[in-house]
Amino acid sequence: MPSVLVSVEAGVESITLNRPEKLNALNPEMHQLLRAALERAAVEPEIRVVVLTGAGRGFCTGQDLAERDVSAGAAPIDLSVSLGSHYNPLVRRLRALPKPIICAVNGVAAGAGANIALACDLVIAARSASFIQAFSKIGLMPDAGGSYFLPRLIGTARAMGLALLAEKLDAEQAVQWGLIWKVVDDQQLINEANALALKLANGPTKGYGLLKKAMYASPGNSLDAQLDLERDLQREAGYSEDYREGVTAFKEKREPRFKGK
Ligand code: T3D
Repeated sequence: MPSVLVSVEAGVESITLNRPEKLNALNPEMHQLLRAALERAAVEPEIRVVVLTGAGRGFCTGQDLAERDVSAGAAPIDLSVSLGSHYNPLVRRLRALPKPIICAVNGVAAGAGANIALACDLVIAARSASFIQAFSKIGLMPDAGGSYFLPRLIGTARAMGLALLAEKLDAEQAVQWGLIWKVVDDQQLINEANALALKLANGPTKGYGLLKKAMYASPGNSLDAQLDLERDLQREAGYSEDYREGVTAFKEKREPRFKGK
């Protein structure tokens, strides 16, 4: 079985990390397959939303530590190579994808696995799932965007607690803190994620891509800069077929039939 499963149906690309016996810890092959699936989503117009999840009882536990030779006498490892070639491009790809990405966190999300989830646009978790900034347990610091996402989503005090203590944060608490969108019963996770995906797959894809740009630019912008950005992005949205359809449907008192253009 491939270590990442990919399928496309009804406008939804489903990506499943598939090394359940290792809680979907990431190795180079998985990075390559995951990135290829996301590149495909970026260019194929029939893909209008992505769902990312994990097989088995874990979502993803970050870097496969079995790949790291830290035995006495082994040369020190330059981890910037791994971040530069795998994790940073992955997080950038997730954030810049002009289509919504739903992360369905089916179990434990640890280390870079937790932060990959946070890089997605809508995070929905099973009640038994959890998030662990596991890095400090092995002498590292949060990566894969963790030091960016955490303070912005939950504030510096909580971000510091999670990073320093590397304690498990359960899904309920994650919702209460505003780290993720929603928690659902375990058996409901995939149904709920697919229902959200179908809804978004029938939505104004172009508009979704523009709103992602605006939201993710916001933390680094002044109000003035953000207003200018909104003006420019709304111009693009206003030129879309979906805007025409949305307003027409409103006037005709019917549901819009968006084409994603
Ligand atoms: O190196 C670089 O490229 C730099 C980038 C780093 C990014 C990072 O992600 S660093 C952080 C790496 N992740 C971790 O430190 C988390 C390691 N995992 C754990 O702490 C625990 O597995 C959990 C707390 C997440 C879950 O614990 P538990 O008791 O539910 O499961 P388990 O028994 O520990 O794990 C089950 C199996 O998965 C086990 O294999 P085994 O012994 O049955 O053959 C375990 O070794 C394996 N596994 C889990 N996580 C990883 C892993 N194997 C390799 N790498 C992992 N990250």
